Amino acid sequence: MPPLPPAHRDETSYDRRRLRQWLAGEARADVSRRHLLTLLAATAAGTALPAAVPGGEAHAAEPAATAGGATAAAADTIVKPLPPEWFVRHGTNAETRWEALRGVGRTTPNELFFVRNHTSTPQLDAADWRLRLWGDGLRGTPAEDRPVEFGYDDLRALPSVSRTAFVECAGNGRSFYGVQQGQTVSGTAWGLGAVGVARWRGVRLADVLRRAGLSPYAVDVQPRGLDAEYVSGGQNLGRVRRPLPLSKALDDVLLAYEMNGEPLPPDHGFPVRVLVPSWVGIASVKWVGDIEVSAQPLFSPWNTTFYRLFGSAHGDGSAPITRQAVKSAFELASGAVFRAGEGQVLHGRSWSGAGGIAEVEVSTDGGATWRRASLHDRPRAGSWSRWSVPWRPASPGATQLLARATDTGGRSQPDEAVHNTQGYFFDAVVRHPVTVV
Ligand SMILES: Nc1nc2c(c(=O)[nH]1)N[C@H]1C(S)=C(S)[C@@H](COP(=O)(O)O)O[C@H]1N2
Ligand SMILES: [Mo]
Repeated sequence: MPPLPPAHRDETSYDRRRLRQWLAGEARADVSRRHLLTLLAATAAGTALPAAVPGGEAHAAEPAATAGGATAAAADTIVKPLPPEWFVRHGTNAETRWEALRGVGRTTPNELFFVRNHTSTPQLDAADWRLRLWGDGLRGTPAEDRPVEFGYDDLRALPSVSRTAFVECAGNGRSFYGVQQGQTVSGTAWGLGAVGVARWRGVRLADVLRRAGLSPYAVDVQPRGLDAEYVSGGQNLGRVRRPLPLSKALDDVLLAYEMNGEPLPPDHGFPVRVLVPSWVGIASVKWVGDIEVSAQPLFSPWNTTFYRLFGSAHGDGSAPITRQAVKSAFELASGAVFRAGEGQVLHGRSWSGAGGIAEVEVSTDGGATWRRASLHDRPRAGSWSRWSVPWRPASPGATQLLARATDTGGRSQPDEAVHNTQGYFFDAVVRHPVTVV
C-alpha cells in the first residue's frame, strides 16, 4: 500500500464514515458509481495511515518537532504559523476561528486568513516565475510549448487595480449538514471559518488576455496552479485547474500579487493568484502558472466531479457552481459562556456572493424572537458587513444564537440548506450554542 498522500487526510474520516454506511446498506441511491469508487479507494488507503491526527487541531498545529511522520507532513503543507487559538486544522487545510476575528477590521489579516490546499504550499521564486497563455482562443493559436509569456515584472509594470473581496470555500459550513440537519456529506468538515476578506491588488485578467491576443472565438479560460498534482482515490487528477467562462474572466477577475498591502504570502498563492470575486474559492487558483484560452468549453475534475451539486434535489447534477450563497457568523467560540443579567454586545459578519448585505436579524432565544442588528459597514458586493446587537441574557441555561442575513438582491438565509452529496453551499441559519451561567 503506497503511503497516503497528504491531500487525502482531510477527506478520510468522512470517507470512512460513508464507507461504513455503504457497507451497512445505508448508501444513498444518488451516490454515483464513480464517486463510490473514489470513496472506496481513498478509504482503503486511509486505513493504512498510522492513527492520523487524533482529534485534529492541537496536535497538527504543532510544528514537526514531536509529531510522527504523517502528522509532520500534514503540518508542513502550510508555511505560516497556525497557532491553535487562531486556527482549526483539517488535514492540509486550516480554518480561521471566528472568535479570533473579534475586534479585527473589515479585512482579515494575512496571518489569520484560512488556507485551503489540495496538496501543499509550493515555495516559488518570483524571479523565474512565468505566466504562460496558450490555446486556440488566442490569435495565432499559441501551443502549450510555445506560449505567450509574462514575467512577474511584466505584470507589475501593467496598470494595477485594487479590490476588497472575500475568498470563501464552497464547502464552508459543510459540517452543519451533519450537525444541524443529520445529513451525510463528503469533504473537509469546515465550520464557518473557510472564508476571509482581503484587499487584493493586481492586474485585470482582461488586460492580460487582450495583450496576449484574445480571439473573437474564445469562450473559456482555464488557469492552472503550480502546486503538486492532486491525487484523489488513487487517481492522479493533475494540477488544480478550473475553467472560467470568458464573460466572468473579462468582468472583474484579477491576477493578484498583493494581499492587504503585502506581496502575496506563500500560502495564498505567491507570486500570483487568480482572484474571482464572489465566486466559489476554487475559481481563485493560487500559484497560477499558465492559462489555457479556449475556443471550446473546457472541463476539468473541478467543474465536473467536484463543484457541482449532486443528490436527490439536483437531478443529474447541477451546472458548475459559481456565486457563493448568503451566510452569517458570530465572532464567538462555539459554546461561549455568558453571565446572566450582564449586558453584552454580540458581534458578527454576514456576506453574499450575489450582492452586499442589506439586513441582519438576530435571535438569542433559539429562533423564537428576532430583532434587527446594527450594520457597521456599507453594503458592498463581494465583501462582508460587520454587525452587532446588544444582549442581556436573563437566566442561566443553554441557548442558541442565530443570525439571518438578507442581501441587496433580496436573497435570505433559509432554515434548512438543500442537501448535496459534497456538502457545498450550506446557507441555512446556523444555530450557535452558548451557555448562560
Ligand atoms: N493552485 C491551487 N489553487 C487553489 C487551491 C489549491 O489547492 N491549489 N485551492 C482552492 C480552494 S478550494 C480555495 S477555497 C481557495 C482558498 O484560498 P486560500 O488558501 O488563499 O484561502 O484557493 C483555491 N485555489
Ligand atoms: Mo475551496
